[in-house]
Amino acid sequence: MTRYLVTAALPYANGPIHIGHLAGCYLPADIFVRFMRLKKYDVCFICGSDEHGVPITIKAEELKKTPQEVVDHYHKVMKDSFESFGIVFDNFSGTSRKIHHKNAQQFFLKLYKNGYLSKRKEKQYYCETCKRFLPDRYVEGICPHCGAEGARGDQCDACGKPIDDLSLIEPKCKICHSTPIVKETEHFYLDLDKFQDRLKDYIDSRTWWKDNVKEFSLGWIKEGLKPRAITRDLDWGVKVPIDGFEQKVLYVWFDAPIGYISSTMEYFKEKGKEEEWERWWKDPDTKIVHFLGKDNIVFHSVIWPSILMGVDEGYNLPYDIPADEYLNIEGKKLSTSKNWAIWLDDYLKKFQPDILRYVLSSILPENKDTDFSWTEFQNRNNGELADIYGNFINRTVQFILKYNEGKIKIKNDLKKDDQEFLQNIYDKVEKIGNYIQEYQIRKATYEFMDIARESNKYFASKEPWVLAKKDKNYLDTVLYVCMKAVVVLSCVGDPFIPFTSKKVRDFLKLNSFTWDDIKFLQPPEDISDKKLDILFTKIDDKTIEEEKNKLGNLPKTLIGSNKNLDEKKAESVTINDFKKIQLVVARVIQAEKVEKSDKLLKLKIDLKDEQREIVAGVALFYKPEDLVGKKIIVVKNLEPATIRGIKSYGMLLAASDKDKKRVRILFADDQTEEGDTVG
Ligand code: B3M
Ligand code: ZN
Repeated sequence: MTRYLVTAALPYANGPIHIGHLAGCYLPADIFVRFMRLKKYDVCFICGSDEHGVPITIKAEELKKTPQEVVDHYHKVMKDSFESFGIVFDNFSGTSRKIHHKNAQQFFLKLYKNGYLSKRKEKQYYCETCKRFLPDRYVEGICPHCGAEGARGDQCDACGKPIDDLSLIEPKCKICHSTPIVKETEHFYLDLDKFQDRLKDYIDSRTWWKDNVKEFSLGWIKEGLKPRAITRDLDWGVKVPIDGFEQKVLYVWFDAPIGYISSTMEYFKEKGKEEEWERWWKDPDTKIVHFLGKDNIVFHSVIWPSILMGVDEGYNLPYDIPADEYLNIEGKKLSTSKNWAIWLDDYLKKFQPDILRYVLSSILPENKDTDFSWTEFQNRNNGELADIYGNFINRTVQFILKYNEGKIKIKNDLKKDDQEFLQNIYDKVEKIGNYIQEYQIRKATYEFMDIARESNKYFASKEPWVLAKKDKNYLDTVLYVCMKAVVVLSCVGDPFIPFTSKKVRDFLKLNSFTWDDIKFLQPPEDISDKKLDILFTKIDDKTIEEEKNKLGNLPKTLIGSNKNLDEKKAESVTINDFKKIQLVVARVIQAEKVEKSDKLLKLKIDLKDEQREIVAGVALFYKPEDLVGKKIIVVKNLEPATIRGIKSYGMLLAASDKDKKRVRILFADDQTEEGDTVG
């Protein structure tokens, strides 16, 4: 029987997980895995955090932490988020672990030995201010392919194309924004050109790949593959295992996919079956399926197969690479830096995971970019999960408890239309399975809800409340048929809304089941001893408004997620934010204590073109006469505030300790003049 080794792209351990991650890769992967398991395939679901490369070192510099601290923190944050959404990998490893370093170095050495690596001296961007080479994301500029701004040294996010190192237009150092020079450095290159023909044959043979994946990969190959640098001048990463190269590390995109294998090795080692991993990577009966977002395509469809071919150790090549496009939010491109994102930990404070799983499954960017909107989220919850799915199940159960003492009779004398109704549902179960196997999750999700839709119609058309008075025997049949539909929903819902499905199955006392069993499963004959809560409640407009308002605002949720790591980062502002604040030098011309306050002083200040009054909380530390004649710095464009009935038209700058026990005003020196700008 075919075995499936399913991977989901290793997320960089440099931030928490947002809905873009979920929609682009982890949710479809999880739905696929849940389904394949129910189909009784042997499945191993592998992931881990990507802990190397510039995305990590930049984050560490920003937070003033070591890369290891950063990745350890986010590894856990990400793992928790996945689990809260029901995405449980067989193994969630991390690429900074020893087992991976060793494995990646062995891959490198093998490729070297087999003649697929070449050493070259090449020119690279170098920042003279920061005194270092600028690999990958350390340099940003305009994409030479599509002209988008913000393209990085190794790839453009807008068009997804890899970038050859020196082709960026207007390159700038990411850290200090100066224009880099080019300087020579020596690196190892993977000779992709040597795989050109084999890669083309390989991709051509994958007739079942999605069009976007296939076209993108073939397009890149057609341009003619060139050797690509796979080492970097960094000190964080897998060390290059060659004498004289100790100062360099492997390029993150070289070691990361090998991480899938390392994670598999780790998994089986921990289970005490150390050799077992090989079957999952080399046995011809194993199909390797890599789920990922569109910006990761070429790394998996071109570079990764080259590595696997090059080591020549009998590895299977990826069987399929179902890559999704991007998910936008409220019509705009998702952006973590602008906080145009929905963070999973934040989402979970208000809503249950199944709602987002369901909504995203309905709108996955399978063939083109799609849009998430909070209004659609509300509509799908209220109009589908609550009004159709939840309503049908809760109403059937309530009815049986109320009119039938919780009893369900297993019936064999179904009428033709009852049989047709059930057959229609079973056909849909089949259809859902086929769709999921073809990665058409949206269509599968639609059919899933359609089962509930049809069931509601069946219930209403049978008018069981009338049968309760007139035809008890047929009432039993109708309720039995409805409960069969509830059973089906609780099973087929597992890939989409696993938590709710499990809740319903627990209520039905259904333990394990297989996909092919679904139509044979019987409801319990008595439900009077159990309670089933309302499955989905409606979400009101106010709640949705609040969520909408969070978008694009200062990264409140990032504060939460970064809190343990570094609170300071949370307050970070852009230079443009800072420029909004007008700071000027002012001279104090009068000062007096504010009545009935021991903390406040009222100051009259001269800003050259005008005079103002401000109130400052410095009376415990300065006498009025200490200040008269002194030059201070004030925020000029602060909205006036009323303090103890006095209007204050500005604020002076002062330094203080944490508890405000020691406050010192920042005086401007003699050389400054009233009205001088500060900044
Ligand atoms: N870490 C890119 C990303 O997180 C990268 C994926 C690696 S998969 C081997 O988008
Ligand atoms: Zn620099």
